[in-house]
Amino acid sequence: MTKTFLGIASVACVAVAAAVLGTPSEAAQGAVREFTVSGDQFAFSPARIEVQKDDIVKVTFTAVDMPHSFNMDGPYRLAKRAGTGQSVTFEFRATGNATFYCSLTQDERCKNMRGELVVK
Ligand SMILES: [Cu+2]
Repeated sequence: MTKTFLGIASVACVAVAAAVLGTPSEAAQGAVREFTVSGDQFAFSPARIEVQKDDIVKVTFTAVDMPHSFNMDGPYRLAKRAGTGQSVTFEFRATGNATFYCSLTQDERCKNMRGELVVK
């Protein structure tokens, strides 16, 4: 009987090495960022939202004292209205800087409602 000699190549164990990518200091792209924004006394609070490009920005907007809206022009084309004491939640992908404002006309002072979306 001829012995079959099997040269067994050692199978490299392709272990999925723990990512040797350094510290994950930067948030992953497309992170979901949640914000609660109120509209009260003709002002947004906070009036500045800062996110990273491509983040999914989830906003819960509450109109506190009277109906207000959260609008953004440009690529966002957002127009979200909330009645007194009510909230609306919506989300969008951050693509660039924008101003948000209230478009309601029940009171002239709504024109003073301005906020900034800052995308880094
Ligand atoms: Cu308003």
